Amino acid sequence: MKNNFPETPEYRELKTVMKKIRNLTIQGATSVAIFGVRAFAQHAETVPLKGQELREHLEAVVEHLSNVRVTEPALRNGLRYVMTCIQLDGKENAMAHGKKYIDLINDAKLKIFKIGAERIQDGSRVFTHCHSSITVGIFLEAAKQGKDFEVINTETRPLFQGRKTARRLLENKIRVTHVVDSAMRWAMNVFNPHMIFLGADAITVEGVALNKIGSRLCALASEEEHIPLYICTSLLKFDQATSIGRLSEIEMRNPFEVWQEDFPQGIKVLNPAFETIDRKNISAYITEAGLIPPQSVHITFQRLYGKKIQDYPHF
Ligand code: RUB
Repeated sequence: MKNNFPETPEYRELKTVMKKIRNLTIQGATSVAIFGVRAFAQHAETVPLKGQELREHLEAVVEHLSNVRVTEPALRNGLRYVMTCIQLDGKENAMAHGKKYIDLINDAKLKIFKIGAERIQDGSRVFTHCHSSITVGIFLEAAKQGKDFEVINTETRPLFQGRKTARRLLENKIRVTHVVDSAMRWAMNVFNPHMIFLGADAITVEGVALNKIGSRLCALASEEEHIPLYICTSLLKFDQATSIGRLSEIEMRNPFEVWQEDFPQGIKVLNPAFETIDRKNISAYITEAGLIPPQSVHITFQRLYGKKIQDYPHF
């Protein structure tokens, strides 16, 4: 979706952030939500519009921002949160309201790091896929606690986010073995990890997780190899639209990420960014509310955030 926002200062940050989210300079659901909400709140506070005109304009911006990466409900929940606050309190404090949502994310992250690190023991081998700031945060916390463990990770084609994970672990002196995506079952069989930690982009009302393409293969291999799989995520990624019957959308990215040079005419290349992980393959979600089974995600989201964040207030 193209934006035709003007080149005036109050649009500058918003446009820069949208571009960085689109091209993955800002990557991972948590960062997308933090940067997106911050830019939106700053834009709302500074744009010189009022009343009905302001509301319609901000709704259009929410729509644009939400569509830059469609599988990111933590961003949508944050935009809705700020919009509701603006409706109640005016736009003058939009940035403060944006900060409150970002604080919710950051508080959740710290809790998840601690809870997740409890699962890791000396001698643990943990398998992961892609780059999730939450999963990496758990590993760093476990290392900070002096635990001696190792991680097996995938490179994550086509954009190699797994290299980011491997580098971060290495910088923090955590042992890491890096394999190509198609070796994930082989690596599980050979290294026999004690557990698999994956991040999430979205969680549905059924307790299904959506994460980087390859995650479902990872889950299927975990079933074959009898390895427990945990989804490490804040409940702020709960996709409220799934409660009213909508399906979580899966982002389809540019085929040129898969095949850049000598791209032959006539070939159809598809590049889905995410896929679902069936709840039967999820041992538990590691969340700010503790370890919870997939069936309890919806109710726990409602308990923690339901009053504050309503994606569909008029439904
Ligand atoms: C990243 C990805 C991550 C989740 C969770 O995909 O799938 O596992 O976003 O990340 P992409 P976090 O690189 O396409 O954004 O734990 O940081 O929220």
